[in-house]
Parts: sequence; structure tokens; C-alpha cells
Amino acid sequence: MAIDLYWASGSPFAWRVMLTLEVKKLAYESKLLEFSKGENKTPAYLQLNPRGKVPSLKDGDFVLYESPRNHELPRSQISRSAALRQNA
Ligand SMILES: N[C@@H](CCC(=O)N[C@@H](CS)C(=O)NCC(=O)O)C(=O)O
Repeated sequence: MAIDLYWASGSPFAWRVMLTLEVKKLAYESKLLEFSKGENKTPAYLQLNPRGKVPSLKDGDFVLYESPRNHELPRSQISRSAALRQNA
């Protein structure tokens, strides 16, 4: 199971997380949301991120939605579990 990254075009906060994932070579699935369609305000998305913003990063039951925290990926639950899966 890969990390799911919810993002939207033109979001520098999302780019920051994408860059972090790419640099750390963590596999992820891109979930592109369209603001113009309100895809970041659906009940399903608000369950992931009550602020209705992007990015949100989901790894199993664990969700992280403040992009600065993603710089902590090496120490986070997310990267540990993702790295373990990649090395399995
Ligand atoms: N503090 C948040 C800010 C996220 C943020 O403001 N994202 C903007 C896009 S750059 C957003 O989702 N805007 C849509 C909205 O507020 O409806 C983070 O760093 O992740």
C-alpha cells in the first residue's frame, strides 16, 4: 500500500510535500483534487483534513495535513512504515 498524497494544481504547500517524498524516494499515489469542483470540501475529504486544504498525506489510518510536518518524514510514523514496506 502506497502513501496517498492529496494535492491541487498550483499549491506550493503540496509541492513541498511532493519534493520531500521524491527526495526520500517514498512511493506515493497522486490524488489530484480540483478546487473549482469543490473536491477539497467534500464530506469524505473533510474527514481526512477538517481544514479542507491541500496537501494531505495518508498512510493507512495515519493522516498528516500540515505540510511543514512532512519535513519530519524521516522520523515520522509515515516514513518508517513506508520504508519498511518498500524494503519488504
Ligand atoms: N498550513 C497549510 C496550508 C495549506 C493551504 O493553505 N493550502 C491551500 C492551497 S496552497 C488550499 O488548500 N486552499 C484551498 C482552500 O483554502 O479552500 C499547510 O502548510 O499545509
